[in-house]
Amino acid sequence: MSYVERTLGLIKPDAIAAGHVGKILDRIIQAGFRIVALRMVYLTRAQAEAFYAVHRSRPFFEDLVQFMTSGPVIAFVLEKENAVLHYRALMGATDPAQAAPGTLRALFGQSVERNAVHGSDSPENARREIAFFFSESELVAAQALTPLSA
Ligand code: FUP
Repeated sequence: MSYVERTLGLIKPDAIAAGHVGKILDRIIQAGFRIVALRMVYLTRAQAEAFYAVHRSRPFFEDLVQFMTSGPVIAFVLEKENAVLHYRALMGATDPAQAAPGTLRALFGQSVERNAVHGSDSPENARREIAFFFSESELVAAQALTPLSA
C-alpha cells in the first residue's frame, strides 16, 4: 500500500562546498517530492553526535562527526507517497562507488563518508529526524503556505 509520508533529508558539507545544492534540490523536485520545510544549519559537535548516536561505537564515528561539523548542512523535509523508500532510491547506496547510475550519491558523492546526502532509513527514524531539525509549528506553517494543488 502506498500513502503520503514524510522523510528527512540532508545535503552534507561536501556537496554544499562543491556547489551542488541547486542540482540536488532540482533532482529531488523533478522526482516528485514536495519540500515541506528547509533550512541551512551548522551542527554543533553535540548535535552531530546525537544525530548519528546509533553509530557511536563504530570506528568511523569520530571522522563522521568531524566531517558533519566541518561546514553547514541543509536539512529538509520531503513529502511524497512512500517518501522514505523513494528518497532512499533517489540517493543510492551509502558508498557512491556502489550507488546506481543517476542516483544523487553516484552523481555527487566522493566517498563513503563524503557521500553528499542523507535520508531517513525508516518512517520511525524519519519522525525522529524531522523533530531533530524542525518544530511542529514550522511544519504546519510550511504546509499552510504550500498550494495544495502543487
Ligand atoms: P546511510 O543510511 O546510507 O546514510 O548509511 P549508514 O546509516 O550505514 O551510515 C551513515 C553514515 O555514516 C554514512 F552516510 C557515512 C558514514 N559511514 C562512514 O563514514 N563509513 C562507513 O563505513 C559507513 C558509514
